This record gives sequence, structure tokens and C-alpha cells, in this order.
Amino acid sequence: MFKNKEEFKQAFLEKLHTLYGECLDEASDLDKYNALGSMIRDHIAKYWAQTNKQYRKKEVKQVYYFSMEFLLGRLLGANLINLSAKKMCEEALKELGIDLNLLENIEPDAGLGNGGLGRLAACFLDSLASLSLPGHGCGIRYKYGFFEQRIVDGYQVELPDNWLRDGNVWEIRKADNAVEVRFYGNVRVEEQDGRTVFIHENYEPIIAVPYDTPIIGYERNTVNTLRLWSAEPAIKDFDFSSFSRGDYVKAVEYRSSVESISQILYPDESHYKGRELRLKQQYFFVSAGLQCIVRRYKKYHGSLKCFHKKIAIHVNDTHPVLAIPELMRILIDEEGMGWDEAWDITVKTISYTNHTILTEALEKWPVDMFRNLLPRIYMIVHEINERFCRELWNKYPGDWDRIHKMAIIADGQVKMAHLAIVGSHSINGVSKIHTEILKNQEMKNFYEVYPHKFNNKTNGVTHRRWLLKANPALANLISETIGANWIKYPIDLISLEKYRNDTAFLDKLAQIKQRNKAQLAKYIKDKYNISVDLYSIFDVQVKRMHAYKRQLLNVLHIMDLYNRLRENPDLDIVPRTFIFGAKASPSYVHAKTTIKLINTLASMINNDKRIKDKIKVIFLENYRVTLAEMIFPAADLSEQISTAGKEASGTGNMKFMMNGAVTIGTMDGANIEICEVVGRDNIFIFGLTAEEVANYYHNGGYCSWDVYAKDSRVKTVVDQLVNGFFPVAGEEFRILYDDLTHNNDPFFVLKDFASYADTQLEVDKTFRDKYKWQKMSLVNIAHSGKFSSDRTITEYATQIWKIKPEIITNPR
Ligand code: DL6
Repeated sequence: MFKNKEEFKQAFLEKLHTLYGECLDEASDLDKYNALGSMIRDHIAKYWAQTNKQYRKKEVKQVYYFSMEFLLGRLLGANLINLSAKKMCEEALKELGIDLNLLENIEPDAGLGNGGLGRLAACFLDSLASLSLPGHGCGIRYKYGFFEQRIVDGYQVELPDNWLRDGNVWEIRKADNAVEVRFYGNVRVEEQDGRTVFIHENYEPIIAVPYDTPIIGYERNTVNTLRLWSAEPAIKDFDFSSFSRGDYVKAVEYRSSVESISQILYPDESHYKGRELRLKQQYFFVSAGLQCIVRRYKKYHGSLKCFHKKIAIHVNDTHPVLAIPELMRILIDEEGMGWDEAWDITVKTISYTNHTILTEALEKWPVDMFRNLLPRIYMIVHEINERFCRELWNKYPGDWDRIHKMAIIADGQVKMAHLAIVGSHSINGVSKIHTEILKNQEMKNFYEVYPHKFNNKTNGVTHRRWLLKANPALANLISETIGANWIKYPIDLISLEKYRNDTAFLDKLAQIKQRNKAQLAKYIKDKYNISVDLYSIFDVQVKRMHAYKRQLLNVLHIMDLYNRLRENPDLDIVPRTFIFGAKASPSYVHAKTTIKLINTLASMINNDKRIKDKIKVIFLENYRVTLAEMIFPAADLSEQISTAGKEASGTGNMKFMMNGAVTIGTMDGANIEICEVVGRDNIFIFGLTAEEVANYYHNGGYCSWDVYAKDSRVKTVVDQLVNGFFPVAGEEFRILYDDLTHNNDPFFVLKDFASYADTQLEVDKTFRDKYKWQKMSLVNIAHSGKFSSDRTITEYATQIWKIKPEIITNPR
């Protein structure tokens, strides 16, 4: 970035002057952070311009990744790493008496996502730029990101995440690129010169203003763009008569209703509720994004006939699926294209990833709401549905039942996943098993009609954030041992395999883990005043709180262990620190009750002197990207214990693995592929398989009461939920008890309990053999290259988007 430290220091001091009119000793930490961010932006500006120029001049095909969520976390550290400027910057700032770490901690997390899906999108952006691929993000600039979680008396309390309060040094507002998005109104159909035209009138106009964030590739000149849209009132077009009549309140209401569109990120709901504002958000960013892409395309290419040859649009889950009718609208209504040609271009342009098979999470919109909010778009969806149903009728004449099940509009609802499949050329799942389940169960009917559209792209995550940035000590050891190529080519980590019997190397790995554990332990001590044993097994489950992810199984096992310890405080176990981190959707009672249960159990166990500190339970509040960066490097054991067949992929499993944690998990999602590469000896697998689970479901479930009645350990812990064992909790945990017993345990917690508990004994036994454990840890790191998002993105690029790397030359 700068030739030397002196030049850097000079530039930094000048930046403070120009931005704030300040000298170093007057500047606040926030000012220093902003000055540094602004310097980075200045530095990359010419690369950003060069990237765009080259894409344009060479007419390279570009992909736009449309996503409601981009869970970026902090950018300062990651940007410095990708620019290879961290060391120099750290040293130069130190000479000025500034701690880079402290500045990094000023930055709020950009928490514009709920969890896996949003973080995957962020990893994909890093990989696109780091592979010199022309690919950008398109989403919403939420004023409030994912809520901040506080734990008060064991309960989750949600606070707004006002992440933009102190500004955002990374973004640039591009008011000139604003577009209008239209809601409500009616459509007038007219014949003009022998052509039917559709005129959307009496609509409510809203202005979409883009904010661009540079996405910097690792040691590349490539700087791609994440474009996030913000909603603003269309002052010019607004009916000012309400003002002239003095209806000030109405005018203010209008403004606030417009701004609400980009106000908050919806927490995902397991039981989706049809909220108009969410549908509005979806159309808002999709329409803005597409209008902007089309406008730019037309400027350089004129006609849109070959649009799909230069542009790929990827929809991340069903949330942006309105891109399909919106592109049709633009091509037909604005460009005057015929239906068939527009449809051909649309399908060839759009591709779709499915991230969940939980049927209750698949989006459906009430027809009335949809038609009222988006009258023209509804007409187009209706026509797509008519044509699709005709196609089905020709293929399956008379099979009304099948056609009804597959229709895009049925039972008064618009089914977004069906629209996604019909209107795109590629549908992918996110792990092998997930894709097979889509093909053979959940979307079987569609797979039979469009087998060529379905494919798998197993998820991956970026090693640059999750290993290089999060765990610098391990990253250094790896680079010293096998060279630094792995940072660009994570698959090279496999060279570490040859050190699996090298005890000196394994000792070094262990030392690093120990230091990382100490760092997390210090955080725990400082924040919660709880001391944890650094030599205990750090057994970690961090992810969204959800019944299918089965934090409850983990808790019941801890309760059982605690019971055994109370009976025999001298029980011979390796001490354990059970660590949880999870946010629950605000209206998800089961999940929130589980959080309360963990905290209640934690305070009981952590204060029980009888068990001699052999186990501790820690609930880390406000789990987010930045906290995750501290947790993964410190974990010994990674809990991936979802009901088999339910977790589409999981990506936390990959982040743990690359940091040397060993997985205890079910044969679910990407765990199966992790097991494939590390081998059964290097992972702890337990529980029912997806096939077994499916068979039980098929036959109406299993009888949880039998397990409860027969296994005394199970009966004891389940009873403890309601029998006064937790005196302070009263009846609070009854809903968990009822779910496990009277509701027949829909996620097979009790059914898998014995197998889980036995496997935990195996973990305990293995951990005692230091080198055996370290070897397992090493094998996991060595094989983590397969789960790099560079691999995943290369597959998307070559097999779906058909985009090629474009090496960006040095700008003049
Ligand atoms: O594909 C990313 C991530 C997977 O790793 C998780 O297994 C899956 O649960 C998650 N899916 C969602 C679904 N949300 N919606 N819609 O977040 O995607």
C-alpha cells in the first residue's frame, strides 16, 4: 500500500488533518480508525476504477449475487490482510503510539445477515475477488442489522443494532445511480400499434439509492463491488398537495413508511409469516439492482438480445426470486420484447441456490397481498404459472393432483421456490446429501421435469478470514512449515498430512491451541467473571438456536454428566468447558426457552462446589462474526449434532475444522463430506442416518415415550426439566418436556441420546491420548482445503455462471 513505514505515517497524519483538522494527540480512536479506513479506500480507488474499466472494455461476463443478507463482520483487518499491508500498518501505527488492534475493535460488525446463508454470501464475495472473478453483490443497506443479544437473568433480550451510528467508512453513496421502484397502483392494458402495452399507474414511487463497498481480492488488483440499496422518498414525484393542505403528519408518515423498507433485517422465522414489508424489501432491492444492471448494459451494448451472455444473476435462496418476473417486466414492458424471447433470456440469466428443506421455511405469499403490492409483477407471475401448468398438462395429462402440487400459484398463495425452479436454468443444493434430498424427496416432482437443472455445490468458507485472520499463530506455523501458497490455494493444506506423526509439529499445534484457549478464557473471565480450566476440553456449539440443530441434545447430555458428577464427584472425566453461542429468533419460543435452560443450568453447575470445577457451562452473549473469530481457534470439539437430513450443509463445521477442532456430529449436511475426507478415525460420528430418520417420519415418527421409559438416564434428565430440579424455573421448561414426550420428539433428541452420550465417552477417552488427539486435529486442518469457498466459487463460476477470471492490470 505504501512504500515504507515513513510514507505510511506521513499519509496517516495528513489524513487526520484533512478529515478532522486534527493532530494525532487530539484525535479520538474513532477518528484514527476512520482515517485509516479512508486511507485504504483512497489507495484502492484506482484499482476499483481499473477493475470496472477493464470489465467494461473487455466486455467480460459478470455475475451479480443477489442476496437479502451479507454478513460481512468487520472489514478493516480483512482488508489489510488482503492488501498484504497488515504488518506494515501495525508497525507504523505502533511507532505513532497507536495499537492497530484497538482501532480494529472500534469497527462495528456489519451484521446484515442471520447466520449461515448471509455469511456464505460474504465468503463468496471474498473468493470471487480473490480469484479475479468478475462478480458483485447486490442487497439491502439495512439501517439496523441483526439484533444485538443481551442475556438478562438468563433470558434473551433483543436490542437494535445501530451499526451505522458513527458512519461507515467503507461505503460510498452513489446518488447519481439512484433508480425508482414502484409499488401498489393499477395496470392499464392498451393496444398500441398492434401491440399490447401494460401501463402501471397510480403507483407509489420510491427512490432506491445505492451505497457501494469495495470488495478487495487477496493479493490481486481486483476490487469488486457490493452494492447495497437504501430506500428514500421520491420527494419530486410525491403528491405535495398534502403538504399544501398542511397535512404535515401525512407527509411524515409517507417518509417513514418509505424508509422502513431498508430499516431492519428480518430475523428468520421458522414459521414464516407473510409480512408485506418483507415482500416490499425483496422487490425493492431486486428491482433496483436489475434496473441498474440493465441500464448499464444498454449503455454499452444497446440491445438486450444477448444479455444472458454477459450477465448472470444468482438468487441466494428464494428471497430475491422476484428477479425473474422483474427481468421479464423490464424486457417486455420497457424493451418491447415478446414473451418467448424475454423468457428465454430470463431463464438463461438466472440461477438459484436452495438453502433449506424445512418446508415451513419455504416462502409463500398470499395472492391478495402480492397482487395489491405488485400488480404488474403479479400479472407476469400469473402468466408464468399458466404456461407452466400447460406444459405440465401436456406431460402429465389429467394428473391434476401433481399439477396442483407443482403450480406456482395455488391455494391462494404464490410459491416462491416453484417460481425459482421454473424461471432459472440452474438449481443447486449446498451439500451432496442436501441436493440428493432435493432431487429425491422435497423437489422430486420438479426434478422429474427438469433433471438437467439440478446440481450440487457443496458450501465452502474463506480460509483468509477464518484461519489467516482469526488464527494468526496457526496461520504462521502453517506458512513456516509448508510455505504460504495455501492462502491462495487452500487445497495445498493437504501437505500438512506428512506431519501427522511428527510429535514436534504436533506439540507446536497444541501450544497454539492452548494460547487461543487462554485468550478465550480471558474474555470469559473479564466478561462473566467465570474461570475456566485451560486444560479442559473446550466443547463448543455456536450457531443459530433451532430445534433441529439440537442444542437441547447437548444440554441433556450435560445434565446427565452433571448428575453423574453429583453422585460421584471423583468421577474420572477429562474436565470440560461447554461453550454455547446462539441467537434465537425473537418469536421462537422453543429456541428462547432453550437459551434460558442453558443459562439456568450454567449458573447451577458453575456455582456447585461439589463437582470440583470438572465441568463448566458458558453461554457467550451476542454471537456474531467478530466473536466467532475468537471462538473457532480456541475450540477442541466442534458440535455438529443436527437431526440427520435437516441441516442443509452447515459452514461452522468447516471453520472449526480448519482451526483444528475435531467434530462430533451426525451424518448430516457437509459433515458427511468432512467425514469422507478426514476418514472415520478423525471424526466422532453418532446417531441416526438421514435415511433412518426419513423412514421413521414416513411411518409417523418413533415412540419417544419408549426411550424415555426404558433409558433411566433419559428419564432422569427429561423429568428434571419439570420436577423442581431447577427451582427458579418453575414450569418454564415444560414446553421442552412436552415436545420431547407428548409431541413425540420431532427432532429425535431422545432417540439419539444414548449414541451421543457413548460417543462423548469416546471423545473423553481420545482426548487423554494427547498425540492421538493432535493428529486428528492436524488431519482436519490438512483436509479443510476442500471446504474453501474458492473451490465452491470456482464450481459456480465454471459450471453455472460461465464466467472467467479477468486479471486486473496495474492502473496507471
Ligand atoms: O448454505 C448456507 C447455510 C447452510 O450451511 C445451513 O445448513 C442452512 O441452514 C442455511 N440456510 C438458511 C435458510 N434460510 N433461509 N431461507 O439460512 O444456509
